[in-house]
Amino acid sequence: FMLEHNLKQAIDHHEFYLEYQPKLELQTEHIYGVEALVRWKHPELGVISPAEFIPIAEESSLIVPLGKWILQEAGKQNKKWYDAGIRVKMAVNVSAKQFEDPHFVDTVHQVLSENQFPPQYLGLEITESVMQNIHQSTLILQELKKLGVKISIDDFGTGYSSLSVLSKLPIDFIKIDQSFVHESTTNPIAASLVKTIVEMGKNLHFELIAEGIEKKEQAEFLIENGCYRGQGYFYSPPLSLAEVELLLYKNQ
Ligand code: G
Ligand code: G
Ligand code: NA
Ligand code: MN
Repeated sequence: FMLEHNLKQAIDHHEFYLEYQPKLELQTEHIYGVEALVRWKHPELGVISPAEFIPIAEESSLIVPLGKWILQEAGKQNKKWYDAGIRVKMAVNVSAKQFEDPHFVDTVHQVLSENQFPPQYLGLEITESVMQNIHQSTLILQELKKLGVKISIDDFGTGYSSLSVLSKLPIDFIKIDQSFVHESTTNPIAASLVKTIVEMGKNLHFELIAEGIEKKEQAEFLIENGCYRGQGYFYSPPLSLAEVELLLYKNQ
């Protein structure tokens, strides 16, 4: 398909940009972080969703140079905010193929040394799918932890990782998948799943964050059940750089 060819040129042609979705402390609504989400502004097709091009980039291994560009861009932006006194954590999504690339840890190291900010201000969001090769993944995670970056398991609850495996991984955050959050106030099974994930997170000493909060009741349910961080359309969709900066300055 043509999209693959275009994707290759698009990095050189500066057609990618990042949007940023705020992450909040639910009780105070203070913004403590953002999740970077890539967009592709194609010269003819307009803005293409990552849901369309990330899978193509993964199949063709273009995800490696694209992912590197995303990390560098997020790192540069985070450095600017840090220097401006804005204390906000930057999270970047990392696909399984990118995570398993032998140069990945070097790339993260490079981004940290080129942009001097405390490493805990950079987070990496990986999905449970990287845990298919558990031994290798653990080694990579340990290297990343040595660098000081924070690790989140994204879309938690939709994969098949066993709890015994999870409990041994050096991870910091669990992101409760949107599908559970959306139904948490209408479907008792979803509600009970959220409660179970929160309980498990506490016992294993992982921090929790809920994604896809669209309604006030969902935020209230999460707070009542011990999840105090979140993101979602109820607070803010992913925003352009100019839009998010406006919010971050007000948030100080
Ligand atoms: O931002 P949006 O909701 O349209 O993202 C759609 C999908 O694309 C989500 O699964 C999201 O995780 C993924 N995605 C968005 N930005 C990135 C990125 O920078 N890297 C990777 N690997 N995936 C991304
Ligand atoms: O796979 P990942 O969790 O990284 O995907 C994040 C995606 O979810 C982004 O594409 C983002 O635009 C989208 N998103 C963020 N908040 C909400 C929300 O409240 N509802 C829905 N439906 N999607 C959301
Ligand atoms: Na994510
Ligand atoms: Mn997610």
